[in-house]
Amino acid sequence: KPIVIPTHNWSSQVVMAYVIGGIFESMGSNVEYVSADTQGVYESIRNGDVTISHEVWQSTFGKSFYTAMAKGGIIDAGTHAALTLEEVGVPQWVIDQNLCPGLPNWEALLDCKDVFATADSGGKGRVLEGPQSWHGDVYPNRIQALLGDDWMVKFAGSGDALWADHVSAKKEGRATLTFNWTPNFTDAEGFVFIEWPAYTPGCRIADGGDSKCGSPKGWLKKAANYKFPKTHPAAYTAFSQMSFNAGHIGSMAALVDLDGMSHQDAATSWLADNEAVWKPFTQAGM
Ligand code: TMO
Repeated sequence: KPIVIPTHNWSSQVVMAYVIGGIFESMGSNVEYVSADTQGVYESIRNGDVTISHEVWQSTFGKSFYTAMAKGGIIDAGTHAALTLEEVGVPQWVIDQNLCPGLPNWEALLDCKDVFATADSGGKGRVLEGPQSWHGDVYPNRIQALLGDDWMVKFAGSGDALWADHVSAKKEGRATLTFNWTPNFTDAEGFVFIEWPAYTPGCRIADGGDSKCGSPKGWLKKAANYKFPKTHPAAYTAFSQMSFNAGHIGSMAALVDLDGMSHQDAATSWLADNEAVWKPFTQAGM
């Protein structure tokens, strides 16, 4: 029976899917890839349609993961070395050129709506958010709560639209405020996250709060269907050992987003260049 690995819509996740699939295949397992909804996948793992999730980002997916766990059928398969942040911010050059004095403190934005206005923002300051399927209303709620009616949130159709905006903004010398995350390929050139009031559990409107808070500095976990250790013990043991750091994850994304490789080719190349990283994961218990 194949191990079913989900693919989503950001680069490191897709490359890592093929990296982990390649590791499982090197151990003799069969692998199948399915394109899966980023929030719904935890229910699919719980009921066994999907075997694993290898990038459970705390800020975006922590709630769906633990909701599925409380229903039974999904297990915590360990935590990557990388710490994560999913947050809106500006490319480093927006800070260097001092386009909005006082950044990255969020209160600086109160005086910068015109700096971040775009042709499609109706005179308001614009936050370019990722696809709505990632975070629902988290950012519209926060922007409304802290910045009010002078600001709006536009959802991008894809992650790629965020990177395209960074490129065109730089060319035009225009400031831009977008969702991004770390680890990512943008770590190399520099990206500065806005410092909002600190995250506390329950601070979001969906969790009973007022949404006057930023994102948590979070973990990156792995999840699995509860039968995986029994159906594929060697592969599960390796999966439980897998831990990627910020450099590993940033380089997986960069092979696609900077070097223009396909996700599969990026994974093949990454596996070839990083045997010393991943071989030991397959050798626990030997
Ligand atoms: C889940 N993501 C890394 C796109 O924020």
